[in-house]
Amino acid sequence: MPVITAAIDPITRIEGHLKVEVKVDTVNGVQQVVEAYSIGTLFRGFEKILEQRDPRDATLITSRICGVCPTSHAHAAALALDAAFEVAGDTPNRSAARLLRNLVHGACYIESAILHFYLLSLPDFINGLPMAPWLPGWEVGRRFDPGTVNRLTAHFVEAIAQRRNAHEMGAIYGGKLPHTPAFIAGGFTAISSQDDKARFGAYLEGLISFIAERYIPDADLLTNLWPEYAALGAGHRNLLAFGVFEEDNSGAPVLLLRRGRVARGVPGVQPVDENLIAEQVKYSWYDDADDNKNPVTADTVPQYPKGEAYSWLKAPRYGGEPYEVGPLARMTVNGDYNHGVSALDRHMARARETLKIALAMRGWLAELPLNQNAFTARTQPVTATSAGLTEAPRGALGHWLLVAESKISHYQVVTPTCWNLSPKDSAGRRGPLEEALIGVPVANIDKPIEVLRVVHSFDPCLDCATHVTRAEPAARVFAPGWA
Ligand code: NFE
Ligand code: MG
Repeated sequence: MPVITAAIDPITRIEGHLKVEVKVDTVNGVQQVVEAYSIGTLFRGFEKILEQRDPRDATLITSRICGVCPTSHAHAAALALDAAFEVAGDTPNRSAARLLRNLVHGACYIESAILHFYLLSLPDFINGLPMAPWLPGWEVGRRFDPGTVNRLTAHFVEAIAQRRNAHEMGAIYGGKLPHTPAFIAGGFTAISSQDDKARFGAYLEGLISFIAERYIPDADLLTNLWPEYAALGAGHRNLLAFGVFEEDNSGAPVLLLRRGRVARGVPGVQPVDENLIAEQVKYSWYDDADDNKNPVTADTVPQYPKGEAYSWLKAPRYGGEPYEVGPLARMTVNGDYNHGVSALDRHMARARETLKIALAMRGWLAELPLNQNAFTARTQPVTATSAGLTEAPRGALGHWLLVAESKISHYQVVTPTCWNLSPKDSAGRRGPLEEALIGVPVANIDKPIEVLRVVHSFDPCLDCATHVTRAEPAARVFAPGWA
């Protein structure tokens, strides 16, 4: 059988648009993926938009990068600005800012995980009701009995209400969501009343029940019924986490989910040296002058078309190696999850992490002082170099900031989806998703649902905007649901 190229474009039920191209061949009698291309189809240029602006604009502008992880971008920018403005010290204002940031950022993780499991992933495993939004869609098999399908469909509907609750909870302190204006250089805009705490706590308890009684058991059910996905989608098995949720006000705070790295074949958790992060661009539509540069010096100069380039995502690498980021990486690095790396492990780790974060939020809410100003005033710097390294729901997130003449002179953002869905690097090594797709069996080349299941396990986000796609002349192009 000749090698068949299949392009799924756009991949739906993600945030934004993505195109995945796979080559399928028969190996040892099994039709399977033998090569994969993860293709980011849009250029947005936020890093250039930020140049020459007031540094304090960074929290507001970077929040607009995405509607599903805006709080993480606001937090990363606020961390970079705190460092640039030399906001430090163990003060009541700093404690209030840290707790408020953790609470609103935590609400974002809960909202995002519920969205991902029920609305974006579950339809890969169950056929829902014979009506929109479940139809049109691909036949996904019938391993769940009708009673379970009815129960999961009811949970799907309940999940929509719980997502809304998570947003409303975050907005109590965030002012509004998704794009909260409350994260600012030097702290946070809210001052909590007792009534705020009571309302936030009521939402939180409802969400904890939903996560414990619905989300985790439903994720476990998936694992029991689709065990082959515990052996599919592993990829490079390198895991990286910057860490998130500060537990104290020091310069190197204890984190609820700590910073670290697990490298394939190396026992234990290794440290993270941010100087070893570089983005490679041989296969990305960016100027080769920026190849393999650390974000402190790398620029964003689009070049389209370019040689063998095929994506608008750069290829971030740590010490030259591709690393997967996300809940599975965080939970493994933190010692909270040790079942392995696979498509199903990503779902299992994400569900358990969501409960861990929600339970920690209980503690932060109890600690949050009443009527306490959460802002520390500082003089704006004329020059500064700083970074904000944190996590977004989908994984390690970094913002790098340079200030000159009191303006932003340089800003670089490296998002989790850039790590996970990067194209090949300049040494030709596949990105984490690309590697995870190799060997995935494809039963029906016209409806490669197995590929979708592995893609969705990473929870990709490529923000929506105008996009440009070009199918190869001989490629079969599928728009899922309309095929
Ligand atoms: Ni748009 Fe995001 C998260 C970030 S993924 S969702 O989580 O940063 O790149
Ligand atoms: Mg970038």
